[in-house]
Amino acid sequence: MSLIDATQTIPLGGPSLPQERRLVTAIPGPRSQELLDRKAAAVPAGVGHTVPVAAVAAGGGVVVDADGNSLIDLGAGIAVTTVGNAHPKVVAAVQAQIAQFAHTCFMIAPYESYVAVAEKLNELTPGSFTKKTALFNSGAEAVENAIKIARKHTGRQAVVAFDHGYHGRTNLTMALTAKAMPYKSGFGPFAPEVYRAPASYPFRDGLTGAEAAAKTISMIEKQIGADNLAAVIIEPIQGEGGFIVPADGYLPAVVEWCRAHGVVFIADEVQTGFARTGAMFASEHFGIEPDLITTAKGIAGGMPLAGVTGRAEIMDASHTGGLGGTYGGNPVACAAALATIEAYQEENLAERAVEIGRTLVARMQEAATSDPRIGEVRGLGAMIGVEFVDPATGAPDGALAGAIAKQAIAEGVIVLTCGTYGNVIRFLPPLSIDDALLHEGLDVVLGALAAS
Ligand code: PLZ
Repeated sequence: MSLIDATQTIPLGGPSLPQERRLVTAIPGPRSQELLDRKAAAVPAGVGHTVPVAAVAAGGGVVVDADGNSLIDLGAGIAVTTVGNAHPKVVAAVQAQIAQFAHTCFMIAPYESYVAVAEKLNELTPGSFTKKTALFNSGAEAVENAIKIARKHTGRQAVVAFDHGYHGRTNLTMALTAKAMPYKSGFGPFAPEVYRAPASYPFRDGLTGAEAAAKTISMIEKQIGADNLAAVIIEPIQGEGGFIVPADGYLPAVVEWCRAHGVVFIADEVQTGFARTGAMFASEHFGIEPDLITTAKGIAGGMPLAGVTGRAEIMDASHTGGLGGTYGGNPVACAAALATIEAYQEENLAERAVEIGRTLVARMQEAATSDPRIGEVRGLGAMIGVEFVDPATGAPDGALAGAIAKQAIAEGVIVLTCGTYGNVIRFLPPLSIDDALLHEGLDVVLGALAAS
């Protein structure tokens, strides 16, 4: 049984979809509701959803549902379709590769596209040293492997992750992730030798970068000891934790301490990577050269692919056969990645991210001048968060952020929340969104704020 009947034409995705917000039914409409009913019966409750629609096509800055509604996309599937959904170059590359071969397993019979993606990542990631790259399927898998590599290289076991950090949902990455609900609660025991340190959260801790780094380093030295520490892993801008931009000087100070003590510094750029922040990688904004960088999400235009890239001597620590997996660096995903990376460069998408960010910040800061519930507008490029607070106490207002997102979605704008306290609205639009659609989406979000 299909949701689409014979009288309906299914639009093709990509930039040629009409770039408009169009509501022809309530959200969810009847066809979407039918899918959600089937989902409830067939898929476990643990797998939630934010937007109650049955998606049938997407591209540019819209997602179209089975009822013919066209929603403005300010989330890009959590920072994945950064080049735009169904990007023509990506579609062509995927179609050509799947017709050639879908899989040989890179560990069995290697192929060029994997090597070419590795070469690209070695070239594009920050760090003026010789690099190597291994490919995997998801962000969490990349993080797991970065930790494996760091432990093998150092011969040490302890790993430091941070307050408000997010690194995935597998056992080791749950241990690295800070927030219990919904990510960890009831799913323990968690992997050992993972320690949590305070990071930098200028809006809430009021510390300079140097002060916050001193706190981090003191905790590590007192509670773990540098000699036991394999790696420190941090998101240059914490994503799920609330789009937290560390204070100036914080990351360089932590990197410097790691260098001095032989600790591997891992930047988790799964969410910040690939033009999202206005640079190819967010580490560039902070002037740091991580030893290892994990990537996923925006790497392949929506195809599942992830990477660990870093110093050749660290990456080479593992014995042959120690790293891999059946699907890691799948040829179709690699073909998509090569096309996606070309699109970032040819379309100057890092510059486009800066422009989009200017609009987002200007509109939100203007609203903040008359609405004290906006505690802070922050972020870099097209990765902008708005933290909502109780104006009287400064306490996080998660209910307000949730109400705004819910109302915006009902009016046909996909907007996501984040934050340890759930009180941050985050904007992660595809960089293919046009200005008119972006402004219309923000009109709806600000209207929802005013009405809440
Ligand atoms: N590291 C920094 O942001 C994924 C997941 C949301 P996977 N973030 C969105 C959710 O509810 O599952 C993420 C990330 C950072 C690692 C990951 C994990 O990437 O591809 O989801 O495994």
